[in-house]
Amino acid sequence: MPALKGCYLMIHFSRFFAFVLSAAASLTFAANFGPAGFIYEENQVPPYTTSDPLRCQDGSLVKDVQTWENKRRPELLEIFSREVYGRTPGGRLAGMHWEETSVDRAALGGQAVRREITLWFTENKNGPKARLLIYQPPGNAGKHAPWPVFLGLNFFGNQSVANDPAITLSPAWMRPSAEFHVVENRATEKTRGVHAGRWSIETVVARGYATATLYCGDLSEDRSEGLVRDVGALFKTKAVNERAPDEWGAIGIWAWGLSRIMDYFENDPELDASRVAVHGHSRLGKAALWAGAQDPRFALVISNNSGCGGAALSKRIFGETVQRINGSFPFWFAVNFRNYNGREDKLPIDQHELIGLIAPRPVYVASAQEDRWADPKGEYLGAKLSEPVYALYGKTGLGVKEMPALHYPVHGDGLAYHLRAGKHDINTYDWTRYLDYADRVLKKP
Ligand code: GTR
Repeated sequence: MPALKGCYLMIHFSRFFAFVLSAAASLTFAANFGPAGFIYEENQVPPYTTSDPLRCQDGSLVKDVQTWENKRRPELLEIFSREVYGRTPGGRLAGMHWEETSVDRAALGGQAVRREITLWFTENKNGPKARLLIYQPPGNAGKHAPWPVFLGLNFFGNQSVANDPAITLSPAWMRPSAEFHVVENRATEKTRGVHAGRWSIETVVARGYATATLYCGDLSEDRSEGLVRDVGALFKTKAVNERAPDEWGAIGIWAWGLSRIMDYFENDPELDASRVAVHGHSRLGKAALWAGAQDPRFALVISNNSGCGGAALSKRIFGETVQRINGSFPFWFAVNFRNYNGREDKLPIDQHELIGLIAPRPVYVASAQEDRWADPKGEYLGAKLSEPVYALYGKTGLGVKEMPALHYPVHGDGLAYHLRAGKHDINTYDWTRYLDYADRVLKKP
C-alpha cells in the first residue's frame, strides 16, 4: 500500500511537473511573441467585421474617383484625425529655414556624398530644430537626376544609422538602452552604427537612391514629456492627459516632421521631391503611414512591421491591442483613441482605410513571421482590404486572394507585401525588396 501510495504521489507529482513545465513553456511561447495574455493564434481571433472604405457615413457607396476625393477621402481623414492620431496643425511654416552644416563628397570610402542639414522651424534660431542626415550617390545623377530619396526617422540619433565617425553625435534626449549604448538618456560614441544593419546605406546608395534620416526625438521625445517640448511646444500642445480629445500626439508630430522635411526637399536641387519614399519601422512605421495619408507629396509609403495603429487591423485584436498601446504609450495617439480601449468593434474606421487614404500612390507593407505582437496577417489585411480604393483608380492593388507565403513577396499594382522570417526588425531582406519595388515605381524609365 505505501508503495502504491508512493506511486500515486509520483503520478501526481509528475502530472504537476508536466503542468508546470507546459505552463512555463506556454509562457515563454507567449513571451517569444510578446507579453502573455494577448491573442497570438488565428483560431482565437473573435469574429469581426471591417468597414467598406467606399461606404460613406451617409450610407452611400463611392463609385468614382471624384466622389472619393471630394467626399469620402476627406471624411476618412477627419475620422483618423479626430479619433486616432489627433489633428495636425496646418502646412508650411513661414519662418522655417535651414543650413548645410557639413558636406563630404567622398564619404563612406568614396561610395557616397554625406550632407548634414539643420532645419529650424521658426525664424529665430532658439525655436525647435532638427538635424537631417543625407547620403546620396557620388557624382552626377545623369538621367536619374535629381536623386530619388528614401526618407525615414530613426530611433537613436543619426550617428546610429551608419559606421561613419563623421556624423554629428545626437545631443538630444533618448530612451535608455543598454543594448544600444544610450547612457543616462544620451547617445554615447558607442551608439555609432548600432542600427547600420537597419539602414543598409551603402546598398541603398549603390542602387541609385539618396537616403535621408532624422532622429524622431528632435521632433518629439518618445515619452509623455515630449509633447510639451520642441515641436509640441511650438504648437502649444497640452500635457499628455490635459490635451483636448482630438489634439495630436507623438505620432502626429513625427508625421508632421516628415512633411517639413519634404518642404526642405522641394528646395534641394540635388534631390527629387516628386520621388520620395517615406518609410518607417514599427512606431516610426505608424508615423510614416500617417504622413503618407495626409501628405500626397510622398510618392511611395513603406510600413515595416508597423503593427497596431499602423498597418494592422485593430478589430482583430491580435497581439497588441488598442487598450494596451494607449496604456503603454499614452502620448502616441489622441486622447479620443482611448474611447476604443477594449472596444475595437466600435471604431468607425480600421487601418485598411488609412492605407486607402494613400491610394493611388503605392504602399508597401512588410511583416516578420515571429513578430506576432504586430499581427502579420492583420498587416497583410490592412493592405488587402484597401484594394477597393485602388480599384477606383483602375489599379488591382496586391492582386492576390490569400496572404502570401513566407518569402514570397507580392509586388502588385499599387500595393506590395512581404512576410520574412525572423523577428521584429528591418534587415537586408526587407531593403532588397523595397529597392526592387522602388525601382519599379520611382525610377525613371
Ligand atoms: C512596442 C510597441 C509597438 C511598436 C514597437 C516599436 O513596444 O508595442 O507598437 O511600436 O514598440 O516601436 O518597436
